Amino acid sequence: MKFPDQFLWGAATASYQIEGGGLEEGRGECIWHRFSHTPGKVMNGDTGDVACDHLHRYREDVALMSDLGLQAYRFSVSWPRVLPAGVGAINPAGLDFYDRLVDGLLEAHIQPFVTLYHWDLPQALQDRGGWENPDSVQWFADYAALMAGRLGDRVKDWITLNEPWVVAFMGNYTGDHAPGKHDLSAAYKAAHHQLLGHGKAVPLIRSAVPDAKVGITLNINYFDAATDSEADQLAVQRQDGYVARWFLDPLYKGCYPTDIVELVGDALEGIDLDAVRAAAVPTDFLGLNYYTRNTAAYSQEEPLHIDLVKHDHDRYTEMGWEIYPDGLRKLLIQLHQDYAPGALYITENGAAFEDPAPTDGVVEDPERAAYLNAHFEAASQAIEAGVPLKGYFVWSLLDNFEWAYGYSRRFGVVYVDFETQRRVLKRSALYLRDVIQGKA
Ligand code: IFM
Repeated sequence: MKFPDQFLWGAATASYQIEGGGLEEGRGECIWHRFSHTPGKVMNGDTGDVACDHLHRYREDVALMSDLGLQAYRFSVSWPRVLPAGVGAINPAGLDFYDRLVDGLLEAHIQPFVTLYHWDLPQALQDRGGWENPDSVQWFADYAALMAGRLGDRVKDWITLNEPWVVAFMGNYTGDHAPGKHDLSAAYKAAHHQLLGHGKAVPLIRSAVPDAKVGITLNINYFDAATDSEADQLAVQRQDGYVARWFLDPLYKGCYPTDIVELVGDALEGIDLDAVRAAAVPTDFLGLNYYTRNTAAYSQEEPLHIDLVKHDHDRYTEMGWEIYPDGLRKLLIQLHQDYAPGALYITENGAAFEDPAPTDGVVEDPERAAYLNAHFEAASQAIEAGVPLKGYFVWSLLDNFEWAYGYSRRFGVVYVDFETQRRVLKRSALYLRDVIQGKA
């Protein structure tokens, strides 16, 4: 594996998944607080009330990052921690926390990458329609400007949104995520307003932080057809349009993909589709969260006529996601060819496996280490093929609250005993350290 000298190695987390601290220190309620406290929504009734207690243990966690030799750390800001009602009154204790975290990272020579929105919308804004409400564009822009103004003297790398597809469709269409709706038209509105919010926020971040590097993070799997049949080939195109091009085309071309517009038709009623040109503001990088391949086949089911099929092999993680490292190489090359972002970062990649209890101060997780190794190799091949990939953030630093799965899925390279909050390095963390130090 070869990586350029300036290549950045890091790990990623998200506020609601690790911070805990409940509604302490003036943090407002977020949609995941409401959702996880609603019986039946999250496995085992788990909530993010305590999570990894990172709010109180961030110093220890920064020390862990240092110990692993991480050069960068991607974390998200909890919007309701800094603006409890989403707009208006600021919570100084919330801003102070992120100040301390950033200072701690910089002291440890770890470059902070801040994600502004990683799913914990203030509940007060959801009560006003959330991302479905056109006002959400301005709410987000104001919040982005607040954070850039506060942290911009020290934070140069900014990500506006994490996985807007998941926010829109899993939150509002499948209902698996907060706010738990089943309304396709609400999902398309939520997608549209996130795109416009991104478009409005980017120049505000730039004016607060003239030397900022700003980007957005999308979740894109590698899409393949189940068979060579024309019907399955077309299903792949639709899957790609539904998940990837619906965001990439607005961001890089200023318009929605017409094939999907025609397909979903009525669900787009009330959306001024042309307005999406405002999302095509220049950015510095595209963040890619890559985990797996989706294999699509034709199905009768409206509106997309897609069935995602499983292969007959055992290369699946505990999430039921196929392990397909070569998809990362192919996807990076595709993105570079089709959209030519100035730079790319892998802002998330990692795997959930059932981990054994720690023995002799380490957790043996050979499958996770092998998963990372194979994906690092794929990334290095993409670089060799000319992709301007600048860095790689492993998901995740710590085992954490895996949304609707609660604490039942462990993605960390660091094991967390949620009873005691003890952190234990996994073998994959030691492997990551070796890679960073050029020893693996
Ligand atoms: O835990 C999530 C993260 O919040 C967003 N990307 C996928 C991860 C694993 O499901």
